[in-house]
Amino acid sequence: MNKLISLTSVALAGLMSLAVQANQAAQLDVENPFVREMPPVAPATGAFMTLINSSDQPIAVVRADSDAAKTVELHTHIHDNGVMRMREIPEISVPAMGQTELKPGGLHVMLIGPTRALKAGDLVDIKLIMQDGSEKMIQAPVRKIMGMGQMQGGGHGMGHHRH
Ligand SMILES: [Cu+2]
Repeated sequence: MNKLISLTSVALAGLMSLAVQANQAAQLDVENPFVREMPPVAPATGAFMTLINSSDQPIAVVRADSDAAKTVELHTHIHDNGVMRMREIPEISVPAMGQTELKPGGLHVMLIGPTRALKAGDLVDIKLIMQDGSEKMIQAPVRKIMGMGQMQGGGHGMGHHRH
């Protein structure tokens, strides 16, 4: 009887360690991804989405990659004496059981040096890499953004420092 109990607890411990090892990418949902359509001459564009964390631990996206751009960076916008500027950041974190929105004028994935024209309706493959090294592939449709977003978009890429 004692042996049976100890075997059961070993099995349970095994299951629990599996649960702990569940990778971050599997626990991160991406909703409503899109890439902003830019004129073909634009040096860069942005990708936006909502990141939803269904786990009880914070998840951080530490890198992004795409075959649609030479360089992909994680960016935020900061207000600098009334001027909105973009700045590269080391990670985009998503709180436990929470969500983080990437949107025009805020956090975004920067696609620098598009490798092809990105027109409304095109699909862009983007890979998000988590803190634990796990990866999530998403497909973001290219969309035209009107109004305020478009005006902000006009400055997107300007003042950007290439590495
Ligand atoms: Cu940017």
